[in-house]
Formats: sequence, C-alpha cells, structure tokens
Amino acid sequence: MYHCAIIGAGAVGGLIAAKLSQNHNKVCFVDRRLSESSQLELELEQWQGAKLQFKLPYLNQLAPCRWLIICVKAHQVAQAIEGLSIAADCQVLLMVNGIGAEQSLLSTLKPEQLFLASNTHGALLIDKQAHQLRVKHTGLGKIDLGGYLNQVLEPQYLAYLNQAFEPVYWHNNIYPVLWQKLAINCCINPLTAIHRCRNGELLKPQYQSEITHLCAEISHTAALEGIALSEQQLQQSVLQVAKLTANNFSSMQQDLAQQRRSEIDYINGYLVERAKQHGLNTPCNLALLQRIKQMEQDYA
Ligand code: KPL
Repeated sequence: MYHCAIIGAGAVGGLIAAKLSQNHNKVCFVDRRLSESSQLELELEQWQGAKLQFKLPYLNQLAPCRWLIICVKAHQVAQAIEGLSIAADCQVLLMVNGIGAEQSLLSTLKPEQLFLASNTHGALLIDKQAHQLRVKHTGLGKIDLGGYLNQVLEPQYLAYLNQAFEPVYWHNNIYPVLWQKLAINCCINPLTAIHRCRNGELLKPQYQSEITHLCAEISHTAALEGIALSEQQLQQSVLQVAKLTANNFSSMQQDLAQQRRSEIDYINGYLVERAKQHGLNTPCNLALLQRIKQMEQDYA
C-alpha cells in the first residue's frame, strides 16, 4: 500500500513527492495517459538545502494508497481521474488554484473522502522530460486543509503530510481559507497576466484602487456565501503575498505568456458566477475575466 499517490508530475507534485519520500513515505505518481508504467527520476533543489534525488514508480493505473493527492491545473481535474477506480478507503486531497474543480470529483467519490487544500509553498518547474522531473522549492509556505464536508475530525494518516511539510494546518471549516486564497488569485493572477509583470509590480500605487475594488466585490460575495472576510483583510493578504512573491511570475502570467489555457474560470470566473447566484454584480472581476478570455482567444 502506498502512503501517497500523486496525480500531476509538475512543480507542486514534484515538491510534495520529494518531501514525502525524504520522510520515508512510499510515494508514486499516476498518469492515465502513460502507455505503460515506468519510473520517474525526481530531483528537488531544496529551500536553502542540498539536492534530493529519488526514483519513483510512475504508474498508468492507480495502486492502493491512503492518500491520492491531485495537483494539476483546475480545468484538468476531471480528465486526470477519468477511468481511475478510487477505493472507498482512499482519501483524496485536491490541491489546485481557485474553487469549483472539486465538483467534478463528486460523481466518482463519496463527499467524505474528499479534502481540499490551499498551498502557499513556492515551487518552480526546472525541467520536465518523459521520465525525469526537476523542481525547485523557491519559497517556504504552508499547507492548509480541511474536509469538503466541513468535517470536525482530522482524518487518520494526516501525520504523513505533517511530518514532511510542517506546517500543515487542519481546519474544521476550510472555506474561509479557500476564499482568502481565491481573493489573492483574483487580484494577482489576472493583473500580472494583463500587465505582463512580476507579482511585486502590483505593490505600485497605480494598482491600488483596482485591488481595493476587487477585494470589496470578493468580500461582499463571500458574505453572501456565509463567509466573513473584510475588504481590508483581503487587500492586506493580497499585498502581503505580492510582497513575499515579488520576484515570481504568477501561474496565470506564465500560462498566458506560453499561450496555455489559464485557470480564470475557477478564479474570477467562479467569483462572478457565485455573485450572480446571489443577484450581485461584480464589474471589476467581470472585466478581468473578460480580458483574460479575450487574450486566450487571441492566441496565434
Ligand atoms: O498562487 C499563485 C499563483 O501564481 O497561482 C500566487 C500566490 C499568486 C503566487 O504567484
């Protein structure tokens, strides 16, 4: 039995696999698209530390595991688990940007099997070949997680993650944390993609009024969803993350620069949709959603 199977051999998946393996957990990667199972050579350049190297199973079918961790792009979640038979005692941890992708898992899983996480560790993909993955841990962050059903009890086996990734914080209600991260992504991701800049640029005075309006819309929508997050609190988190990740390009900036599909539908798109359900207009978030959609349509 594997402790963890990981879907998504990218920067975050590589970081998680390496840290868990370093703590002597049995880890494998799963990718249904592989024609046959093989091995993946994984190298992690640690945060201010030596390099770690592992050879991990790279399977085209899911093997028995306690945790299945999904860290792909939000719009790839449904496809990533298609055709996998996930055992009833396997706990699934979804670690993606935005909110809404979890809905596509509920036709396959019992809701009590599903856990949602927010990750703020910085991870950079250095190189990805068919059987090789090199990643770098670029910033120490934290992992927050909780049950899809707001369960009060910490799941069994959380210790695996905790030892490898201190700090891992358990929340009886994970949704306020997810909405706070949503606010960060609603502001930083589209603005850096549109202005083709690093996260730190958004600390400049010319962006402050737009960030204030975006946060006000998010705070009002969150309140209608029963989540109390003040505009000031959200704005402060956005600016704090922009400062901490000042030299990074956001994931959406990178997606658009490389003409890939972005996660906008699960970020500003999710916000606009939830607000609409409550009869609320969110013009600032809608404008960013439309601008990013337009930029995607203009790809060569
Ligand atoms: O989550 C991020 C992303 O780029 O998707 C932030 C926190 C904005 C860091 O770049």
